[in-house]
Amino acid sequence: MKKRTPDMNRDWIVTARTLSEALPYLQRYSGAVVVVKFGGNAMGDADAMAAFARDIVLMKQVGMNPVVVHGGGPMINEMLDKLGIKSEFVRGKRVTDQRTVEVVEMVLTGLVNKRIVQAIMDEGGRAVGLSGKDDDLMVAEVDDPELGFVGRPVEMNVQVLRDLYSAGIIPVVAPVATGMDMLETFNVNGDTAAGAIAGALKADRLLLLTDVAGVKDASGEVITQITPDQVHAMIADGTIAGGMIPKTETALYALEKGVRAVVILDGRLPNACLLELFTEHGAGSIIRE
Ligand code: X2W
Repeated sequence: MKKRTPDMNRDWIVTARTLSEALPYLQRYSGAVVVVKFGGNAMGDADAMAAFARDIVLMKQVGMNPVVVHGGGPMINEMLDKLGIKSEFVRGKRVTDQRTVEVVEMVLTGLVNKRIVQAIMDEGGRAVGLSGKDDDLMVAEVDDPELGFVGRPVEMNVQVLRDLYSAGIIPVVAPVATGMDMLETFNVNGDTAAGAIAGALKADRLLLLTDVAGVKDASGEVITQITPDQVHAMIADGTIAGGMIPKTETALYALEKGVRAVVILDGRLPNACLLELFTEHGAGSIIRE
C-alpha cells in the first residue's frame, strides 16, 4: 500500500527525481545490445548475485538487450582443489590439460551458469543458459600450445543470441568453446569470450565487471575516459599491467570489431550496471575513440 501522508520523506522525492533523470538514458539505450561480462571475482555472495541479476532484469525490462557472458575462475580453482588437481596460470590464462578442461566445462556450464540463470529467474526475468558449444556459438582453435586446451575464438555464430533476446530471453553464456573438428572442448578466458561475442554482435556496449575500480594512471587514479591510442601507450610504458592487460586488450579488440564503447568497472559496487548506464556519473573507465 502506498503512503499518501503529507510529510513527504525527502528520500521519495530523490527516488522520483532519479527516475526522471534516467529518461534520456532510457531513450538512448532503447533496443541497445549490451554485453555484460560477469567475472568470478565480481560474483561475491548470494546477495551480490541477486543484485546483479536485478540490474540485468531491469535493463531488459526497459527495452535493452542484455547478453551475459560469465567467468568463474575462483569456482574452478575450488573444484580443482577438491579433486586434488593443480593448475597454474601463464599470462593470465589457465594451463588446461584434458582433466582440467573437463572440470572447467563442468563448473562453468553447470554450476556457475545455472546459478546466474536461476538468479535472473528469481528476479522475474527469463534467462536461458548456453555455452559456446550450443548452436556452434563460439568455435575455437588452440591459443598457444603451451596452454593446452585454451581456446582462441575463430568463428562466431551469434544468431542464437539474437533469436533469444528477440524472444524476450536473456542469454547467459559460459566461456567454453567447441573445436574446429567438433571433438575438442576449449577453455576460453571469460573476457576474451565476452569481447568476441560483443564484437560479433557489434554491441552498443561491452561492460567488463571485475573487482577493481577501472584503468588506473601512474598515480593510481582511475581514468574515467580513455581512447584506444592511450591504452596502447599505457600498455607499452607499463602503466597498464597484470590482469588489466587482457581486459584492455579485449576492449581494443571489441572496439576494432565495431563495439561502440567498452567500460571496465567494479562489479561489486551496488547497482554497477545501472550506475554506468542510467546516470550522468557513470562508473569505472570508458574506452572509446
Ligand atoms: C578461465 C575461464 C573462466 C574465467 C579459467 O580457466 O579460469 C582461462 O583462463 P573469470 O572469473 O572471468 O576470471 N579460462 C583460459 O575467465 O573466469
